[in-house]
Formats: sequence, C-alpha cells, structure tokens
Amino acid sequence: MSVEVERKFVCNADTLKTLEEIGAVCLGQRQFCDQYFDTPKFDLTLKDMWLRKRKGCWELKCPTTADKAEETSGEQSKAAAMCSRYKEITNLPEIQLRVKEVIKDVCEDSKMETSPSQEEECRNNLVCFAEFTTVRRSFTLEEEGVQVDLDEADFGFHVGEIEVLLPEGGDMQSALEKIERTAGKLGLTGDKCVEGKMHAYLRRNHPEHFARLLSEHIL
Ligand code: V4E
Repeated sequence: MSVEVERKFVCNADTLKTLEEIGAVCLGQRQFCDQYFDTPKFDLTLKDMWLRKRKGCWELKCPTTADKAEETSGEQSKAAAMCSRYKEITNLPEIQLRVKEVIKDVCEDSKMETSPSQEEECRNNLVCFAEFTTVRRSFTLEEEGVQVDLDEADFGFHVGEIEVLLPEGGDMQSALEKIERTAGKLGLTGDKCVEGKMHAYLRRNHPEHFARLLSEHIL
C-alpha cells in the first residue's frame, strides 16, 4: 500500500512553457477511462472512500490518519493544507474487505440483519456514479520522486497535479516540502485548494451527491 500526497493546481497555456523552463522531462502521454462506484446512498464517498476501475484494475483511495509532525504552524501548515493525502489500495482482496466493512456498518446502523446474502445484495448495489476519460501528460523533475501531471478530462476540464508517492509510513514532511518547492518553481501563488476532476464532475452532473459531500466536508 502506498500514500499519494498531491497538490492540485490550475493549469493554463503557460504551464507547459514553465515546466520546460524548470527542466521538467516529459514522461509521455496516456489516456484512461475511470469508472467510480458507490452505493445509491453514497456510503463510500461519505466516508471519503473512492472506489474506481481504471484500465481493468480496481483501486481504492482512503483517508490517511494525519501525522502529528505535520501539524506545524504558519506557512508550513498552510502549504500542507493545500495537499491531499490518500492511501491507495490496489490489492483486490483488501479492497473487497474495506468495502465490505463499510457496507456491513451501514447495514448494522440501519438495524438490518447482516446475513451473508444481504451483504452480497449490498455489494451488488454498487453503482457507477461517474465515468470519464482523461488524457494525462506526465513530467518528472529534478526533485526526487516528484511527478507533475497535466490532466484533460473529456467533460472539458483541465487540472494540474504535483504528486509524490510514499510507501506507508514514509517521510510525509519531506514529501510536503518537495511539493512546496515544486509549486514555488511553477510560480503557484494561490492558497486555496483547487477543485479536482471529481469535484467538477459531481458539481456539474450530480448536484445532490455533490451537495451531500460538501455538507459533510468531504469535498
Ligand atoms: C480522493 C478523491 C477522489 C478520487 C480521485 O482522486 P484524484 O487524485 O483527484 O484523481 P486522479 O485521477 O488524479 O487520480 P490519480 O491518477 O492521481 O491516482 S475524488 C475526490 N477525492 C477527494 C479529494 C479531496 N477531498 N480533495 C482533493 C484536493 N483531492 C481529492
């Protein structure tokens, strides 16, 4: 399991030029279609769990527990607040276990009996709530382990991402610093979190789902 630390940014016509100027090397371009799944009552996403299928493989992103050492003050914590951190699980049995745990809790909360057949029924209740294709250009920088992705989604949305992939328990502080340095090189100035593809997709296509996630401070 790894932890993805990521800062999204608004990319514009100058971003490519800036990447070139700071010596970023293009790793290539690829295209993938993502399908995201949840129960009809949004039980996974309301727990900030994002289950998707990409290129035939299942992936689950879950919240990490914040590292106390990150809770510094001032500029450092502002920079850290601009970054998201999610555990990325790609092992199918583990994904199934995590999803089942949520579904089981939901069944128990609603005082349903959770017989294996009912759990199966809940699992079968997972529906695809978002599907879109992304064209991604990836760049690597001198800064070790940092990747910059420029994404263009098929619903007319662009976003940039600076990301570092850490092994679980890896040095989060150093990852945040690398992202901050890279953001500086790219000349990113804003201190507001930038909306990602899913944020934009739900806002445009599923306002009810979007509103629930906003009201629970998931998005
Ligand atoms: C975690 C999450 C979602 C799942 C999609 O995550 P994201 O990293 O935006 O997608 P993508 O395509 O770049 O995945 P990658 O190829 O890097 O693995 S959708 C919403 N969230 C929650 C979330 C959040 N609350 N805030 C921010 C800044 N990002 C994501």
